[in-house]
Amino acid sequence: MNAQATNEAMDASSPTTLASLRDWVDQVAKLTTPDAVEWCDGSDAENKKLIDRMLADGTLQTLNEETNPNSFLHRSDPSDVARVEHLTFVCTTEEDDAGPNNHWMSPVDGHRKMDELFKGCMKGRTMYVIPYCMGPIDSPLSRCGVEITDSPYVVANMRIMTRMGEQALKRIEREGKFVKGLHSIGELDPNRRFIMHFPEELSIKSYGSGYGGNALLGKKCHALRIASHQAKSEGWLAEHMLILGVENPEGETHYIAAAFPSACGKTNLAMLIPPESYREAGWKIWTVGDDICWMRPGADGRLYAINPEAGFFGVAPGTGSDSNPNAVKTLSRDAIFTNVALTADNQPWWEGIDGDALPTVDWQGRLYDPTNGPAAHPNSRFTVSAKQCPSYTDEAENPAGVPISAIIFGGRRPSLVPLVFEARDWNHGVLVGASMGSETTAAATGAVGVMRRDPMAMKPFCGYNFADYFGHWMSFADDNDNLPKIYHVNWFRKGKDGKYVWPGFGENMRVLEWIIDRVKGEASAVETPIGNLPSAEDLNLDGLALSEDAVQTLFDFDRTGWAEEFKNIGSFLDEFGDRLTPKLRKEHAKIVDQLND
Ligand code: OXD
Ligand code: MN
Repeated sequence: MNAQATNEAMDASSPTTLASLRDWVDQVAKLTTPDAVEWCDGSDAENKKLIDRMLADGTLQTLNEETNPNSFLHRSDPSDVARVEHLTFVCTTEEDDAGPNNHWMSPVDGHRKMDELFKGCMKGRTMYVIPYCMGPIDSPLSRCGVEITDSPYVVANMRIMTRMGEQALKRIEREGKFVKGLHSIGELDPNRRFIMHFPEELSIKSYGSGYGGNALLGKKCHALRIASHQAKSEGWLAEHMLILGVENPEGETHYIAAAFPSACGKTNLAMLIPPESYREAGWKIWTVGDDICWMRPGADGRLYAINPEAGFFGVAPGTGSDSNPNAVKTLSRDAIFTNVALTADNQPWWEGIDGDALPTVDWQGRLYDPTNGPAAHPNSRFTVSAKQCPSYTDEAENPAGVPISAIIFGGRRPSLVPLVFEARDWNHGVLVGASMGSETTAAATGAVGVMRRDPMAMKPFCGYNFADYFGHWMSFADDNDNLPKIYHVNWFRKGKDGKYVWPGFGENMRVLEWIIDRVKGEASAVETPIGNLPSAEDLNLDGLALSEDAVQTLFDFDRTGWAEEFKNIGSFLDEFGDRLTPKLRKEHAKIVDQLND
């Protein structure tokens, strides 16, 4: 069908009354010249039709129907398995608005570059129009978008990850405002791959990748990069954080938001099952979200948070009954697996999965041969509805959001950083978040295990200059003393033997208990220059059999090491020059002074 015919066909089938949406879809169809345009309504029938299409053309494969009902395997192009930070741009009019934390291109150049790629790219393909809502459909904290894509795999994933279809379209028509996301898998050529953001126009253009973080535009592109920019001007926060509820034996639930870099265990923490002694005493963990948190102050000054997503796009390797039993149950049906391996009887397989079965086919579809590396790609993923998670709480659907009692920052720090410490106040907490460091993981292309600064776990996701972002965070304390307390944790501390010292997973409950008790003013800590540190006696370590050495490592404050760390943090802050809020510098200087006392 030529462009003219495409547009006529589309106009006839366009289900929207919103002229700006119709016009944009029309323009995109003219540029990309698809054979057909389909508006997605999010129905089961539509999903079935798309799944059948993908099974027919090999985009998806069925899995063992007995062990994994209604679940599918997708193998991506082997060069397209992770986010591509070096090809991700923020296009603001002023370069400085994007900041040293982003790759920048002018909006004019960004559009020109992308439109050149998009020209005619959907010829022979169907163009899907996906109206979606990030967050509960009736929440004032939610925001809507429309993604146009030529990938049915993206449609199927967006259906799980967002509130997609008819309801979202109605809200968009009511509000008249939406984020425009244009995506094509293009030729899946790494040399013709760009993820471009235009925060001032609330728009996204992504070309050449089908990978989740690059292609499901509601997730990182909208809910973090565009939303963080929007949140700054509207007085809220869009963060790379899980949200969980800790219910104590008295039946009181405290909600915690926690930022960790990609592939550092957010999904595991969000779905934590407390150790037996805690369960017996009546402790429970409720899951609200595992990756993204939007929060804003309520009338009482507390921060209220929603999870803008409706599903989990989690890292498969390392997920098993020992690390995350709730995830294992969540994955028992209706899931899409990407780049995992297969067993002889067609079950999905990854390193760390339960059971004795062995992989026979690797993530690239080759007969499994250990000399080729891991059977499942280290960044292989599952996509699954949050509603299937046994610990998912109805509060996640509460339009008002949940009140946050504590914010946790954490990274992979093999040395120096103790198990947990508490910021003295909000502004100190902002410095703790801003100076976060972590070793890189397989969630993005590039070297793994390299220590880098990843403020608030937002290095790959903040849609504007970090200097302004830190200032925005600090502005919340201006006339509000009802904000959450802020903590830093480190589950990844290693001993002299190179092994992890802290058992992690369900045992992290012990740290959460101390945090909640601190929030309530019921637990002790020792003041140090870096913040308030528990001693080993302040945490419940019963039954853990930690050696003296381990305890020393986890709770120690190494003044010399921290003095060196604060020099590095100072150099990092220098990168932001005069634009950095002096309040952050002051916090830094105060601690440097104390460390040198
Ligand atoms: C993710 C990521 O997929 O952070 O959540 O990369
Ligand atoms: Mn993430």
